[in-house]
Amino acid sequence: MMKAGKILLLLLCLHVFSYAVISAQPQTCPAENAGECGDSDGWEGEFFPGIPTIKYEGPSSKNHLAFKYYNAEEEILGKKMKDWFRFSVAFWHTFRGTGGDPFGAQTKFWPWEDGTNSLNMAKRRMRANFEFLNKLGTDWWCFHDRDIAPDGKTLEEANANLDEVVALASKLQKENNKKVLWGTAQLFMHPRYMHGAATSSELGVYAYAAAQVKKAMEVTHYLGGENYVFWGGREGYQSLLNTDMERELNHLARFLEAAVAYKKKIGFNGTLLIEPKPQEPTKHQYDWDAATTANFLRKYGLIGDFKLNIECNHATLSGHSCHHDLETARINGLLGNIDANTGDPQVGWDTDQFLTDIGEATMIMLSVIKNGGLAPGGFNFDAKLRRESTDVEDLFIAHIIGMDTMARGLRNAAKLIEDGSLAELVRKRYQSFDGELGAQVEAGKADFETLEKKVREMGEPKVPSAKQELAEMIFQSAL
Ligand code: XLS
Ligand code: NI
Ligand code: NI
Repeated sequence: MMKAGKILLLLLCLHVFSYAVISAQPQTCPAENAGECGDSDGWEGEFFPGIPTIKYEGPSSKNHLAFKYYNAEEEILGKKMKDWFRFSVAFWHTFRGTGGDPFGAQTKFWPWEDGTNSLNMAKRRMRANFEFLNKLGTDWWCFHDRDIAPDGKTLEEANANLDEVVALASKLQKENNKKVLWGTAQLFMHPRYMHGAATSSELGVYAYAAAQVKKAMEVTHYLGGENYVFWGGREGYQSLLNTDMERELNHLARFLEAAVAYKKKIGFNGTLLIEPKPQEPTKHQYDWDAATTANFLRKYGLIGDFKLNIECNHATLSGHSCHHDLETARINGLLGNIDANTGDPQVGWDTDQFLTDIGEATMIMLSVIKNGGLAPGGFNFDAKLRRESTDVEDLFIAHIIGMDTMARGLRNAAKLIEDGSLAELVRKRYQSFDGELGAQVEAGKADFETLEKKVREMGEPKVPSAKQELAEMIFQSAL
């Protein structure tokens, strides 16, 4: 029997392993042999035959290939639904997810895949991506450099591969009127990044990561991307006994400073986003949660140059609700984007499922509405089909329920805001601070002597009920 610790370790690897499987199997085809290893880019006809353009049919529809709640052009609280959300498809899950896990091989065999990682396969996949976006009716997509183009034996070769695929993506974007929500560099799969990238103990790796981010920022800019994401990948540690945490964090800050400088140099006006996550793949990731990341940015004077990309499943892994991390980001002026997904309440790793809980979606939208929306950020479906979902149409169904769930969240949150009773409950709860003394406290003008004097005058305070169940009752009435 396996020891519990061993099982846990295996399970923790699950999420990352699903990336690893992409490169481990099917075996890669060297870029220069593209034509020989696999079929050419010569895919004829549609990638998703039989899947129509997904339309809004309303809540009574029984059509699983239609929206029941997401109605792109409908206005809610003065803004079109599509502008509240700016829904984006994550290339890595939708087009590179294989269904592999630490216990088993690939389960998804999409008809357009030829089992290689050739340049031609990359181009074919990119064409499939744009057909998918069109049929789903979303305007945005997100990518890592290495999802969309094969790596190379040298940096030059990898960059040349990327340029070729990006040229096609740019053409397809123009033809289909689509945009990049954010781009990023994959700094976690290649073995050189085993100790981290910007926090690696090896200078050559730090330099390689910088070169990779430089190129990824350039192509994101070239594709008109509105944001650029830094997810910590392997920036963290497995043991403090062999780790100089202070030095690693200093290096990370220097790396991010250099990214800010390069962004200005190339005239990229997109928002730089940091995506917190507490563990996985390292046992302790440095960008643990929104609060930890905000503190890091403040310490190093980077707070004005970055916002946060809050991923719901990462928030729950760190022991918070998604709503908590969104509110922490929002009240610090840092809420920039949401990686819309959810975890499983019974498992402790990043399952990256499509979010289907209407209550959770409503709480998320309460934050987003208070934030005035997310633009230039949006909702990126950093979410994957479960291993056992293997039909092409499942890719559509998963995004449709993800979009419909968020749309229900928006409609419910709008109801709560228009009704006003929840806001009134909160207002009343703090009304003791609305008087003269409260104003003094909030202005920082009430010293301890003044407060002590008030206690002598007022005596024992009357402490009212928090009305928690009433708050829950009001919340639920909107669902
Ligand atoms: C992994 C992250 C990753 C980022 C982009 O857990 O969610 O997918 O969003 O690197
Ligand atoms: Ni994730
Ligand atoms: Ni993410």
